[in-house]
Amino acid sequence: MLNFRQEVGGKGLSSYPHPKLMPAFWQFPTVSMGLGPLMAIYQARFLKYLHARGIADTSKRKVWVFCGDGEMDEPESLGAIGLAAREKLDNLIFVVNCNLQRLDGPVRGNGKIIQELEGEFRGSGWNVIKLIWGSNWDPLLARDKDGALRKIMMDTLDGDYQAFKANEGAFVRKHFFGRDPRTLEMVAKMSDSDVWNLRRGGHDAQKVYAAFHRATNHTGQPTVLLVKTVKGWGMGSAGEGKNTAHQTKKLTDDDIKFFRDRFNIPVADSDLPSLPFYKPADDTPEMKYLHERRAALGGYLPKRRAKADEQFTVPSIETFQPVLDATVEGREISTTQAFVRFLTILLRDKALGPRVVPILVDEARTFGMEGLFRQIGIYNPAGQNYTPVDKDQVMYYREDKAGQVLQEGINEPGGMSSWIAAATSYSTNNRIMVPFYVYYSMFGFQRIGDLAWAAGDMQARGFLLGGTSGRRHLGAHHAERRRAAARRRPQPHPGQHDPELHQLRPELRARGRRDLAPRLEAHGGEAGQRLLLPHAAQRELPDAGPQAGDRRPDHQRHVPAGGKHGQNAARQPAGQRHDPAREHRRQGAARVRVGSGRQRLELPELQRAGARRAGCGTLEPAAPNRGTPRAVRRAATRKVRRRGDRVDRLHEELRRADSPFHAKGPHLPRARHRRLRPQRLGRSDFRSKLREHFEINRHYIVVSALKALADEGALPVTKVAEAIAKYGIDADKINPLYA
Ligand SMILES: Cc1ncc(C[n+]2csc(CCOP(=O)(O)OP(=O)(O)O)c2C)c(N)n1
Ligand SMILES: [Mg+2]
Repeated sequence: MLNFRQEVGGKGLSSYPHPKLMPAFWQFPTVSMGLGPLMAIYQARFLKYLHARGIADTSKRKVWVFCGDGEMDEPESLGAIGLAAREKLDNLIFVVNCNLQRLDGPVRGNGKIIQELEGEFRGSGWNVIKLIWGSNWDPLLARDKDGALRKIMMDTLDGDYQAFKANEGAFVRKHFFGRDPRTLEMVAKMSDSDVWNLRRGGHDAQKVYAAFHRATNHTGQPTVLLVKTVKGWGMGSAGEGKNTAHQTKKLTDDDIKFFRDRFNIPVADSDLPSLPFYKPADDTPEMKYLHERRAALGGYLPKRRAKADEQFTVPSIETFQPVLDATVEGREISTTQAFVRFLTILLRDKALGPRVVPILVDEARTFGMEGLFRQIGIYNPAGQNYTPVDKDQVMYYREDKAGQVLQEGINEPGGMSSWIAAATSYSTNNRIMVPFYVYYSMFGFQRIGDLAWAAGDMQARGFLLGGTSGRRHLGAHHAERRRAAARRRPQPHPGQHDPELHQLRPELRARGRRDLAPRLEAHGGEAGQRLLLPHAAQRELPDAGPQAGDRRPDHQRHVPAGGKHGQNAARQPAGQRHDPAREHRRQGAARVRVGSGRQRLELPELQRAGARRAGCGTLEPAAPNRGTPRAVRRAATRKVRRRGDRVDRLHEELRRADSPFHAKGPHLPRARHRRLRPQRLGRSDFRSKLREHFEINRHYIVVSALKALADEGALPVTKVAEAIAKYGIDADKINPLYA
């Protein structure tokens, strides 16, 4: 607790659930509201899928979703509840904390959020349990023979309920019970304090137990628990029921006293200013009970599994020979077709095949993947109770209880949520799954961008493919497609690949290796075009291997590893123009000299390479400025043609003054530029700590400027070293790009 939100030192307790910073603890980063409820539905559905396919016994597993009543306004929160009911996900329980408030004010001041949500869920086929009133209302309700109390309860709007809790017992007596002489009489013998203490269901332990018990044992339907609570409960006048409750950061001495009394915490007045921790003695009944419960629940903390117990052998290259060979004279196939062939071969692998999860959003025919329907079936928990219209055809639309394909319908967020469930299955289910979510590229990343972030945070491992991504294929849709690609680029997690047909194989193999030997957080690539071109035979390529990746552990060190040419960032050759005759004119990738051979570097990766290099060397004053490898820079400025689909905008970025490439851009033509360390994922801490961590405090700015001057010969390098020593900067500090 003492390290709460102080993550820079490495021992922080993070308030936001990022597995990145607490890999053995957090599993589901549901911070972006709405994604939690949505992803949970697909997690629950994926558990049923695993069970139906005999991959794991998940019959006793439950998915619990805790969300806010304000959060239910996110379209994603309610967007998939129909699917949960349709597929009878009785392993799924939503608990909606209805405190009637969100961040700025009431959720439904003029209405009743609990009634509204009840309608939504019941209408969609859910089991709804409302936990509204605490036990001390029961005697009052028992005496309410003619319904006067119930009428007031029903008529009172949420905005007023909120105000009652922000005020005192006398206020409640006057403005609530006082509306009818019969109800006023009911509470005549109760003190103001008793009236004020009439609890809401969510703060009544026995009622909570009863509601959760019922929810847990319900079968045949998903359950939602609508729990009425008070926002800021226990904070007293500091926040209880106040519109400012969410932002309250400090409690006054009186508030702390109130809190202590409210929860019966035995701390003396004199000790309160130091805010001591309180732990009951080991032999007290409450401690015994707590230990007992923890033991029954399997331990003291939730535990995230970082690695599955199982391992797979990656199929040998020869297995994929049909995809590696050149297409026969006159025969044209698209990259997407090549992918389908690749997938078909992979599916035949005895061990790995069943773990492949093709995820489609009503575009299988667009990509030529409809053969999978018959071959491995579409998962449907009800099987297929109708006779499909194309039954007499070889590739008919086959739905099956144990089907392997996840057909989500026109539903990109659902497709991505399924992908996340499968791509994190190595951790949540101890089963490695290999999901391929193939989407229509122009409806790709921009539809699921936030989910992709969540996937990255969750250390998802799998493949995303943007089908029909070629400009010449999409024609008029070209602009939209490029937007999708641009959306994808700023995200730090996904690897990006734009494979030429025959390079698809090594790319996927390299990725697959990392995924299957799950050491690293590989996350997916995007590929696939519908452009018909003849394909050349596989070129001689260096093995992709894990060593070609950009996430090697030694990159986590301050100075990037790599041979004498600084090729640490080089990736497998890739590019989208695979017509050999036109390739040199059209490729969207630059050639850079890398080690012993020539490799082509995709532009997105090229940009990252520059970003990685920029700023390195500052803490090594004697080293030459290796900001951007010369070869990379040259490639970026000269060799890149502006013809490739994905090049244009990026090229402009490369030329920008603040680009990591130090190119003199149009905005500040004469300025000399030096970039501080590039940053990737954020964290919480005091500002000064964060500035140091991200190397942007005044010391780093001075050292960086001195180094720039030293590189130009204007200063002796010893000055830089002096500054580093003077400021006590740790030259071995972890690079924030990889932290
Ligand atoms: C997509 C998204 N938008 C905004 C926020 C910022 N945010 C955090 S909590 C909150 C209010 C939540 O209200 P509610 O869901 O009712 O939960 P409560 O705190 O009342 O339990 C907001 C707007 C967020 N986390 N995610
Ligand atoms: Mg709320």
